Amino acid sequence: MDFYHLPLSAPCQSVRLVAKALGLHLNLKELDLLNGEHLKPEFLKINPQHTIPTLVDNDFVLWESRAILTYLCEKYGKNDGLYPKDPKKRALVNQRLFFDMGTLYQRFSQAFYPVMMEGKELNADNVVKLDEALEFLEIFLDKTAFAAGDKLTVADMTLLATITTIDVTAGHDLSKYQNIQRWYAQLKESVAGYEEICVEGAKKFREAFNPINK
Ligand SMILES: N[C@@H](CCC(=O)N[C@@H](CS)C(=O)NCC(=O)O)C(=O)O
Repeated sequence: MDFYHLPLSAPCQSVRLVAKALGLHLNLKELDLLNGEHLKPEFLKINPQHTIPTLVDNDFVLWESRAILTYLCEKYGKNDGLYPKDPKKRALVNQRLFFDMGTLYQRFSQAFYPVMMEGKELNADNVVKLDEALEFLEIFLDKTAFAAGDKLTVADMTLLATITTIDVTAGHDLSKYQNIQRWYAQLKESVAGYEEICVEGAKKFREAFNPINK
């Protein structure tokens, strides 16, 4: 499978974590977004929305990281561990996936992209909104070891990439979130490829954009 990606992108990292967990080989094709490679006709033919990550599995093309995660599990998973089949369990995983996309990562980008990419001041209201989202995750992790229950799922993988970006790229203080700290420490230790994929990627993101580090 061809996988169009950029190492610094959290959505791309989550797909690589899940592929690794499933024992799948991805043929990595790096796209230089800063030089507009994603806007070239060759790539637009593959993905008219010109976003990465984009997966090409023979004649099937898919983008949106969380759609890719669930596709890989359903098509190639040897069991339903990372994406349970039980409707209620699956619904909870989906809720966390959508929370990651629509709330947590969205609020991170709203708070930090203007600072990182445009050199603007951090907006205090946006930081409050990000902290509110982190507090929601803290509550999710109050009763269960993982984001969507007692087992590791794709929801943890995508949230792990997001939290690493918030921590390593933005340097946002996570110390007051005890449940997140516990979960984060456990996943850092146990998720295969974490350091190479997420930490190295998040550092690249920091180096590429963060004006504070320039
Ligand atoms: N929700 C999407 C976000 C994808 C996304 O916005 N990717 C960025 C890089 S992290 C991108 O491709 N930007 C270029 C563009 O939108 O033209 C996902 O999770 O896959």
